[in-house]
Amino acid sequence: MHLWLVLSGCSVPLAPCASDADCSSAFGIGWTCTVEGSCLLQQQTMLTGTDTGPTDTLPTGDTGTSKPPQLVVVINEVLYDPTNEEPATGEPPPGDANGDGVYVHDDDEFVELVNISGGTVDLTGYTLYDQEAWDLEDPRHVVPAGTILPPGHALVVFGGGSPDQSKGAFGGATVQVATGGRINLNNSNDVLRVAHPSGVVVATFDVTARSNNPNESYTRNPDVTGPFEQHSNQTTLLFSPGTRVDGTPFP
Ligand SMILES: [Ca+2]
Ligand SMILES: [Ca+2]
Ligand SMILES: [Ca+2]
Ligand SMILES: [Ca+2]
Repeated sequence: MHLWLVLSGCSVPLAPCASDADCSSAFGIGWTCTVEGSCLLQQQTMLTGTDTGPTDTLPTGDTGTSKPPQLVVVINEVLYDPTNEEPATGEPPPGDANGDGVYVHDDDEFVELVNISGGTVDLTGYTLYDQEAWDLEDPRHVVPAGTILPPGHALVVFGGGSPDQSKGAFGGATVQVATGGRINLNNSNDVLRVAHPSGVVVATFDVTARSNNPNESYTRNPDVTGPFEQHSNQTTLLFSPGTRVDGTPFP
């Protein structure tokens, strides 16, 4: 069983919208567009029920009273399709997002989360799922104990490999490698979910609508508040794990 939640009063005034679809595509399930034109995560209490699958349809009913977790992170960037393009002589592979010198499709995939809570958050026990992992109820990544994110800072989870996890690498972001060995984001028809330790899904990224073999990441632009677009729309970079789309550090 998966837990579902829609939170009360979580609005994103910097995310203008014209329709509910604008909000659901930007922030995932449960988000709707208010009459004022900003995205709002709909009020309810915790819902329990069986996952209804990749359509992300929210179950009906109101069977729980647990205190909802705060919405503390957004998915800011997803690289599900690092390019396998051959490098120029003496250059690293263009798809080497984790910077370990080699291109390995599963290893160089990554997810970038940004703390939008306005305060320091402890992400211990948060989980990441691709669709297959969600169906199996077995996360691809469990955020390790002690993962403390200052306000506005980023957490980057690579699929694998040997990214530099020392302080200051990747713009000073917190860098981790998927505890399950890979994130396994299919290049089409996959859904990434981020869940609170309680099991409540707090953010989703639907690959399905963006299954165009981009050979680069999708990032919010502007960072954090904008809609997703292909990374190179505004820059020559194919991805920016741990930094803003222009390569500058968070926050
Ligand atoms: Ca992939
Ligand atoms: Ca690599
Ligand atoms: Ca998958
Ligand atoms: Ca980035």
